[in-house]
Amino acid sequence: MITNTELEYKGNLYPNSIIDFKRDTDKLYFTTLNGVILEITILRDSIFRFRYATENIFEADFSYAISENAILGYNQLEVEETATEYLIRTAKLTILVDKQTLRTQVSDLTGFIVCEDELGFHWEENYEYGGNTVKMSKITQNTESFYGLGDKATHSNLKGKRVSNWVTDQYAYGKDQDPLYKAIPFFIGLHNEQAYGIFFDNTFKSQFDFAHERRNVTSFWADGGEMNYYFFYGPSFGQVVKDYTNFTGTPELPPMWAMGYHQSKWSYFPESNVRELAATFRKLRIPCDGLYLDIDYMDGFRCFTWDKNHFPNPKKMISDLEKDGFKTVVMIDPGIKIDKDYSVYQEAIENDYFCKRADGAFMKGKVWPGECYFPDFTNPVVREWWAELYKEMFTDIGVHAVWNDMNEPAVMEVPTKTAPLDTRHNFDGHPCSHRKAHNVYGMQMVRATYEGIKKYVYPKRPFVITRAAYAGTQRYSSTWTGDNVATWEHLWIANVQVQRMCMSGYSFVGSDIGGFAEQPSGELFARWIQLGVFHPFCRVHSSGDHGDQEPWSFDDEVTDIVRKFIELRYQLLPYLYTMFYRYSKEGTPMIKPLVYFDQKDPQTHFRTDEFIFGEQILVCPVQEPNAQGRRMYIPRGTWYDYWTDEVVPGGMEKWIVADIDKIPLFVKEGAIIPKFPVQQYVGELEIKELLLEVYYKKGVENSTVYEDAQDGYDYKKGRFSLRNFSFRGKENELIIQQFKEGTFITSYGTFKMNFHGLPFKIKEVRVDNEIVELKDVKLNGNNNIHISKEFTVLHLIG
Ligand code: NBV
Repeated sequence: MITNTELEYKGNLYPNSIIDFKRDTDKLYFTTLNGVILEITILRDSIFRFRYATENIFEADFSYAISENAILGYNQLEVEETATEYLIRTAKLTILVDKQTLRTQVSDLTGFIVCEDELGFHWEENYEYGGNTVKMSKITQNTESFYGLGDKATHSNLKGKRVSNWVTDQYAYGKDQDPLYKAIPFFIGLHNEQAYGIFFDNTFKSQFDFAHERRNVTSFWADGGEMNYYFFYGPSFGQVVKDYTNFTGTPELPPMWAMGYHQSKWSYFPESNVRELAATFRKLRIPCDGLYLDIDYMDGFRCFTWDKNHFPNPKKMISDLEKDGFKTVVMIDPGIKIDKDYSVYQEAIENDYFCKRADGAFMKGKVWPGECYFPDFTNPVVREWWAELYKEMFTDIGVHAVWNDMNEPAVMEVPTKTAPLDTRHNFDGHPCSHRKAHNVYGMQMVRATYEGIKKYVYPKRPFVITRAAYAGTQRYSSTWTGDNVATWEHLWIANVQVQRMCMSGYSFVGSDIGGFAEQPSGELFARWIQLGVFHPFCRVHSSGDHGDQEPWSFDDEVTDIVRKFIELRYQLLPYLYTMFYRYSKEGTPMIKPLVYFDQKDPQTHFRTDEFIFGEQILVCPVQEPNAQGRRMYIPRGTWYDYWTDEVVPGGMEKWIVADIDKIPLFVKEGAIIPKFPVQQYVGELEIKELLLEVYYKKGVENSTVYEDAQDGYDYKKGRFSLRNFSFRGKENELIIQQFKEGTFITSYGTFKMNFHGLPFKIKEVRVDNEIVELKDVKLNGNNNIHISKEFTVLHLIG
């Protein structure tokens, strides 16, 4: 073995031998002769935190990412010392710490090595800024694959790639361009059917190299701060993602309308234009819930003001739109115009809320309003002030939601596109420079926005959107993938980015459907809508300077296709809402790449296009022009083609027909998919009956449907309805059992069931063990029946 002293080249420093070991409840401290301390915290039997200090001193322990609701607790913790190592044993794993090098190794109970240090922790001192560049290297297994890391616009499997985390306004970014708008330093490693995850909770600019520089080595490092990472052991991919998400937090349920279809453009103005837009949606009967006002609604781009020429009476406009079922979402940017007559500027100056440079001057940057100063959102006092600024907007004018843009922060006409690195920040009482605060600036801005809106829309639920994000931002806000382009390649990118974000704990995400920059063809727009309705956040947005991007901006055929798919989204609202409920409650990502779905099938490790929407629907967008279908991989299991009901066995590639009005779509056998009738907006109709699409399987499968008041907080007091359906299919019979949780009474008491693929003709129907006349369940030849009461057991006999 090479010793660390031999490795001390190129300015890198390494820990040497351990001279002291201490245990403090769940924390273990290993100190080396040259003053390195490794602190290992046992968070759960399968979740550990590794943290390294140099010069015997740790920094103050503080994180913006980690949620206070993370579940902690382990069953077993034993430490054994041998001549060469320390062995830390929990109920699930063993951590080995080498006495000579401080290198670690994590193995499971069978002795199988899940993850091990190569050089392990090492560092380089930084003369210019002080502190260290902190580094970690791990051994990469031959068959290892890597996933995660937020919004990277590159192949979903990161093996062989190097990526960096530095929140960046990247207008019209391209495939493989990096970094983009998000910094989520979390990855999932998968080898030998076992998955683990590493979250490097360090807000400085960080880099990850997945066997790119050296074939069998994965390393990550940051420009400052501590080597501080969390280790999550699966062994299932899903467990890793759920645990990471539990540690960095999940959002509360948004109002259901936030899951409807949204229409945006830069910009809809004046008021007459917005009203016409709304009227056209209703006239053409294309469902829509959200309309967006981009920067031009403001007076000279001053945040929290209105351009009175274009919007003489915003309150009246918003309330009229609301009567017609539309919610109005307005943009707020971080840059505050330097204008002594502008109240927001005045208040910030008086109270010293703006960021300053190292020598005390204000941090000045040019954005839309011209020269601006920027509030220091890492200061809790500033966040409180910012939250209050939303009061009038919500309680008086009646705005429904806000999107925060440019919060990287983006600065124009400077090569770095952002604040100078010497800008000072409060960092919640841990003063620092922009080098450390940059990646969380946008997160703290949207956090303040969220707090304000939450307070002022009460008793309703807040809905917020952000462009910039660091790990954990999902607790506060939904997000979009920034300024993409209307090209086929970007359709591919949007698909990969949304899946990747979902793997990175951030499910409430979507792309600018149709592309932000440039103009899509009708065909591209239609294909993008077909994908977009299966993304958790579904919004068309465009820069507006290349022509229109409303559903009717192309030809009638496109309008009809767009309507058909938006209608499908509205029908699937109870399914989508249930997905969100599971995300919020368990951290289950709303969308799953195939590797998440079946990690044991190596075919899934390099697939990018196919994904699972929720638990039981398989989607694969058509991403090329003039296509009448596409080849795709159908994962293992048995699936029903959504459009034809054809039963398709999985575990193979297949050509799937999908003309311009279809997207390859499959339902897992045994699934029970709930549907609402088409509504023009969420809450338009009182739901009189729940439609259940039942896909027969010889065997068992579970499905759930979550419902509540669709807004407000009553669900937290138990007023929700969670229907758990267990499906059991035999050759000549079928049993559906329903267990209901929660005290919410749904507006309907009847169910309509459509049976797909039923292999027998229904001869007898029993509801809760009583035989029901076939005419009473309105059985018709198509195998659909109506059940006119809440049931516990439905039994069909052929
Ligand atoms: O506010 C204008 C745009 C907005 O429409 C877009 O969604 C953001 O990502 N904004 C960027 C600033 C200008 C971009 C060129």
